[in-house]
Amino acid sequence: MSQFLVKEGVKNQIRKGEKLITTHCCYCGMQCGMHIRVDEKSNKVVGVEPRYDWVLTRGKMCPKGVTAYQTIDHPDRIKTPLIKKNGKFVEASWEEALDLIERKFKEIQGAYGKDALSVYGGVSMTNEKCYLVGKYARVGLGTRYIDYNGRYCMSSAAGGFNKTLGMDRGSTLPWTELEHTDCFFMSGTNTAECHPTSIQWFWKAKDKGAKLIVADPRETATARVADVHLDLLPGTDSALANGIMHLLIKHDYVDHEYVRERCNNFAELKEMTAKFTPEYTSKITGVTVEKIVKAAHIFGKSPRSVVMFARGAEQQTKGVDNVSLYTSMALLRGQIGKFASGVATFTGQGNGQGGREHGQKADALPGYRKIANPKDVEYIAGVWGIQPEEMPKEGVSAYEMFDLMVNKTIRAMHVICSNPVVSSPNINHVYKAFKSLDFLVVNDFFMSETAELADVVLPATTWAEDEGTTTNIEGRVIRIRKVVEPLGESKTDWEIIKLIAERMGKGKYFPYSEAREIFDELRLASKGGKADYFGVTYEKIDEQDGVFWPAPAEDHKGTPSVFKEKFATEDGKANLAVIDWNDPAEVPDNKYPLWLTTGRVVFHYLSGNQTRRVGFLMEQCPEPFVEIHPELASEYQVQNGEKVKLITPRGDMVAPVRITKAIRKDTLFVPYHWGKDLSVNQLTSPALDPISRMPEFKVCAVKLEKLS
Ligand SMILES: Nc1nc2c(c(=O)[nH]1)N[C@H]1C(S)=C(S)[C@@H](COP(=O)(O)OP(=O)(O)OC[C@H]3O[C@@H](n4cnc5c(=O)[nH]c(N)nc54)[C@H](O)[C@@H]3O)O[C@H]1N2
Ligand SMILES: Nc1nc2c(c(=O)[nH]1)N[C@H]1C(S)=C(S)[C@@H](COP(=O)(O)OP(=O)(O)OC[C@H]3O[C@@H](n4cnc5c(=O)[nH]c(N)nc54)[C@H](O)[C@@H]3O)O[C@H]1N2
Ligand code: SF4
Ligand SMILES: [Mo]
Repeated sequence: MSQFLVKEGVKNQIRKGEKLITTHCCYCGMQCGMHIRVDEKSNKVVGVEPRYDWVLTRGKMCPKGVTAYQTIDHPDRIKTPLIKKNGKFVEASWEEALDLIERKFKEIQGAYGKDALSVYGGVSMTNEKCYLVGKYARVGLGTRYIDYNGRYCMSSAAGGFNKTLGMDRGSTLPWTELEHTDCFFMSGTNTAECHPTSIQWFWKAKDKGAKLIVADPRETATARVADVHLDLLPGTDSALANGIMHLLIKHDYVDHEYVRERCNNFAELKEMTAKFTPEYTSKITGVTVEKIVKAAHIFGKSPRSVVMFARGAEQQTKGVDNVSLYTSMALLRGQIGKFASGVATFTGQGNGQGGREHGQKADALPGYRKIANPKDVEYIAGVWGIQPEEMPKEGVSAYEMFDLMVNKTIRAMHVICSNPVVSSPNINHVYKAFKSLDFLVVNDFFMSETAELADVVLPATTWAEDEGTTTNIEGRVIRIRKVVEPLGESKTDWEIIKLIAERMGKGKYFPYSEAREIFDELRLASKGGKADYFGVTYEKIDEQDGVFWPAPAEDHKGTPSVFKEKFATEDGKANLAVIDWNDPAEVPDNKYPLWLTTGRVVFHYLSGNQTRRVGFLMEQCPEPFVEIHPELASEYQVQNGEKVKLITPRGDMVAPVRITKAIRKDTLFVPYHWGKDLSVNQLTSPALDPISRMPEFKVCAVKLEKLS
C-alpha cells in the first residue's frame, strides 16, 4: 500500500506512530478533501484530519464527513459472504456463494433468456467500478436490464442540460470562481444541509456584495440569509422560471447579442412567457408579486450570475422542464461560458457526476454514448472486444424495472451499491417487486433493508479499502486512495464483478488486477465521447489537483469552464426552453388536502444505511419527523413532538411533528433517511418525468390525521 506524501504545511498534522492517507469523503458531491489517520502498528483507521490544501473545500467538512471514518472498521460490517438458508443468513465461503450465483444465474437465463437477469447500480462507487457495472451487465451477463440509483438523482438535470446545452456536465464553471459571482439564483437546493462545505464560496461572494435568491417551499438555512426567498408551492418551478423570464424580457435585461449569436428559440420563448405576468405567476406559485419582481430585477441587473438547482426542482414529473427553463434564465442573461457565471446543478452523490457518464444508465454507454446510436455501439463493442450485434438493447429505468419484476419479465437482480427498498418511491410496490424475484444478490458492506431480502449478500469494501477516481460536483476528476486493506473477507465491487463474470464464462473480458487498469480502459471507452476522459491520468490528477473533463488528449490539461465558444448541440447553439406550466401528477383534493415534499437533513445520508450506524449522527437526529407550520398545527390541534399519521393513496406512516415557521402553511416536509415503517417512501408518488423517468419525490398530496 502506497502512502501518498502529504504536502508541506500539513505534515504537523501527523502524530507519532501514525500515517496520513490523503483522500476524499465518501458521501456527497462536494468530495471534501481529507486525510485519514492510520495507526502504523495495527494498520487500523483511528481518525481523520481536514485537508486544508484541497482547492475546493479547503479544510471544511460537515458532521457526516468528520465521522465517515467510523464506518470503515465498524462492528456491523459484513465480513464474509452470506447465503440465506431457511429464511436466515449463514456465513459462507466465496466458493459456495459464487457456486450458487453461477448455478442460479445460468438456470434462470437458460429457462427465461438473458434478459431475465438485471443489474441495479449506484454511484457511491468510483468511476472504475461504475464503468465496470455497465460492462458487467452488457458483457458479463448479456442483459439489457440495467439502471442505477442516479435515475432518482441526476437524470432530470441530465435531461434538461442535454436538451438546452447538448451536454450534461453538472457545472459549467469551476466553483473556485464562485467568489467572484454577483448573484446566485438557487432553486430547490438545501445547500447548507446538503452541500454544507460549498457555503464558504457563497459567503466569500456575499462579503463582496453578491446577492442571493432562493426558491424553496421551506425557509432553509440558506433561504434565511437570502436577499429574496421565493417560497413557492411545490411543483410550480416552471411557472416561476417563466415568470422571471417574462420580466427579464419586459425590462430588457436580455443579452441580445449573446442570444442572437448563441441561442435558438428566442421569439418562441418571448411568446410563451408573455402570459407569465407577475400576477399570473404569483397565482400559480403562491409567491407574492413583490418578491417575484424584486428577484427578477436583482438577477437581471447582476453582471455575473449563476443559476443553481438541485433535487427540489428536479425530482418532479416536470424535472426536465424545470432544468431547461432555469438554464434558459441563465442563457437570456448571456451567462453560460463566461467567468464566474453559468449554470450548475448540485450533484448529489460522491460520484454522481462520473457515475452517470459511463454506462450504468439503461440507454447509455461509456463517455455519454448511446445504445440507440449504431456508431456508438460499434465503438464500444470494439473497445470491449465483442461484436456490435452482441450488445444488448436499451433497458428501462430504475422504477420501471420493478414493474418488470412483478410481471416476471425480470427474474433475478444483482444490486450493487444501492438500497432501493428505502430510496424508491411507493416502496410497498417495490417490496412486492423484490419478493417476486426468483433470486437476488446484493453487494454491500452493511446489512441494508434491500440486502435483507437477498438470497446472497456479498461483502463489498468501503471507499477507504480501494483506489480509484471520482468526479466531483464541478466535473473535476479526483483520486480516492486505498487507506487500509479490505476488512475480513470483503472484496471490492470490481473484483466481485470479475469473479461472477468468470463464472459466466466471460472472464476474458474482465482481465484486471488493479483499479488503474480499469481506468485505462474507461479512458479509451470514453475517448471521443462527450464525457471524454482520455487525457485524464492518475498522475495528472495528482499534479493538477484534479482534471476537469472533457480532456480529449494525453497532453490536454482538462476543461474547467465549458461552452466558452459553442454549445455541444448539433448546430452549436443553445436551445432556449419554450415550455408552459402544468400541474404535477398529483394535487391536493378534499381527501388528501395538503402538499407533501421530502428530502434530507444534514446528519444523514440517503437511505441512512451508513449514517444510522454512527452514534453521534443518531444522537443528533434519531428518527424522521413531519415539519408543519404553526398555523396548520393549531388547525389540526397537534403539539410539537406529537405523533401524527400521514396518509396518501399508496400508504401511511406515523411520525412526530416538528412545528416550524420555516415551511409553507399548506405543505409538510419529511426526511427520507429511514426504512420500513419509518420510510416516507411508503407515501411518495411513482409518477415519472416523461423524458428523464425521474419519480416525483418532491410532490404529492397527503392527509394528516391526529392519533386519538
Ligand atoms: N446531509 C445530506 N447531504 C446530502 C445528501 C444526504 O442524504 N444528506 N444526499 C446527497 C444527494 S445524493 C443529493 S441528490 C443532494 C440533494 O440535495 P438537495 O436537493 O439540496 O436536497 P433535498 O433535501 O432533497 O431538497 C432540496 C430542497 O428542495 C425543496 N423543495 C421541495 N419541493 C420543491 C419544489 O417543488 N420546488 C423547489 N424549488 N424546491 C422544492 C425542499 O424543501 C428542500 O429544501 O444532497 C447530497 N447531500
Ligand atoms: N423520498 C425521497 N426519496 C429519495 C430521494 C428524495 O429526495 N426523497 N432522493 C433520491 C436520491 S437523490 C438518491 S441519490 C437515492 C439514493 O438511494 P440509495 O442508492 O438507495 O442510497 P444509499 O443509502 O446511498 O444506498 C447505498 C447502499 O450501498 C451501500 N454502499 C455504499 N458504498 C458502497 C460501495 O462502494 N459498494 C457497495 N457495494 N455498496 C456501497 C450503502 O451501505 C447503502 O446500503 O435516493 C432517492 N430517494
Ligand atoms: S458529506 Fe459532503 S459536505 Fe460533508 S464532508 Fe462529505 S463531501 Fe463534504
Ligand atoms: Mo441523490
